[in-house]
Amino acid sequence: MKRIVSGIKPTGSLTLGNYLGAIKQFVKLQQKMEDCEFFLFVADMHAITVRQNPAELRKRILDIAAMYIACGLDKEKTVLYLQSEIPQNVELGYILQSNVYMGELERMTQFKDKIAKQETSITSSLFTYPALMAADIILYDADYVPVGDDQKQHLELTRTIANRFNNYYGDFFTVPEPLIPEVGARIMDLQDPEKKMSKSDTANPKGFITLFDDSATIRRKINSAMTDSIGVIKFDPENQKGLANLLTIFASITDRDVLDIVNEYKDSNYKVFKEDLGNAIVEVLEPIQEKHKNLIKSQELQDILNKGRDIASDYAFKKMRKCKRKVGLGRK
Ligand code: AQP
Repeated sequence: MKRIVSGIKPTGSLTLGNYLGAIKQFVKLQQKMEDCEFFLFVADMHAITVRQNPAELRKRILDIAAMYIACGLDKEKTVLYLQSEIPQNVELGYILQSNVYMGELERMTQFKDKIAKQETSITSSLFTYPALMAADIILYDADYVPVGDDQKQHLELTRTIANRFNNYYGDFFTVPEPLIPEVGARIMDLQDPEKKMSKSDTANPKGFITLFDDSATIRRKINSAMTDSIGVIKFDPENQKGLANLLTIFASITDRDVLDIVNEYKDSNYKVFKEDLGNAIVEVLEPIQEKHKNLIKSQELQDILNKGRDIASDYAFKKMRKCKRKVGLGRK
């Protein structure tokens, strides 16, 4: 049976970008690739590569776990766990640090972007992050990893590390393939369509929609989203970046073709288009929020996480024991 593995780090409230680029894709894949096993985790160890408030972090960890299920992942078919509850992730992460070069890590654009933004207090774990991410994936012999466009480079490095390990120590890890959605792979900030909508980038709250925003807030944010003075509804990511982003969101949230939407609104105006888009988002998010509310404090969520931890742990323990033997660590 093929295995799909992916995760999200609890560095902020989940955004519409995380939903359209990741979670919604997970749900679709689970429905489409019925013969695949789905390992899904909350990447809490990755979150502490930048300073987190412990109480907020713990709350967000459960928020993400509950959101996965509220968004439609099948709890019976998903092995759902917290990254920090499986110590072998970090153990393998360390071994993989010894199989990746400084130059490769320095080339990661996410690292370069974060450095550009943060300037000071850059932790060493932020730098070595891709080694731990590679471990999260290859420890479970993932065949496929669904990610948005922004994570493509990290996944390429994961493949490089896995191949390097296999070449030196003999075939051991499955080399994963990326699964990148055609629509919704990169949702941009509503106020600055040059930059990606990110959950940790909270400088301008009008720039992002979180999955917890109430309906009025969602509509308001869409109404004030940056467009242009051209005033014509067409898909032109070069000259109408803001509008192109809104069209992408519309297409992705309603599972429609961008051109089909352009056709419907070509004689309309931005105001009407934005109103309809706001309604479409609310229609999808309201029931998700309701399910999330019921799950978050439930024993059911704890049971799902306990079961997921046990299954993932079992696999990780066995794989890691063999891995250490391959590398020559320990006594036998
Ligand atoms: N704007 C986006 N459009 C489409 N997909 C997106 N993803 C993130 N932002 C967008 C996808 O969501 C998953 C989240 O993975 P992550 O939390 O491990 O890291 P990230 O990509 O760094 O996400 P954020 O929201 O930008 O977090 P911060 O602000 O902490 O860096 C991935 O599958 C990603 O592709």
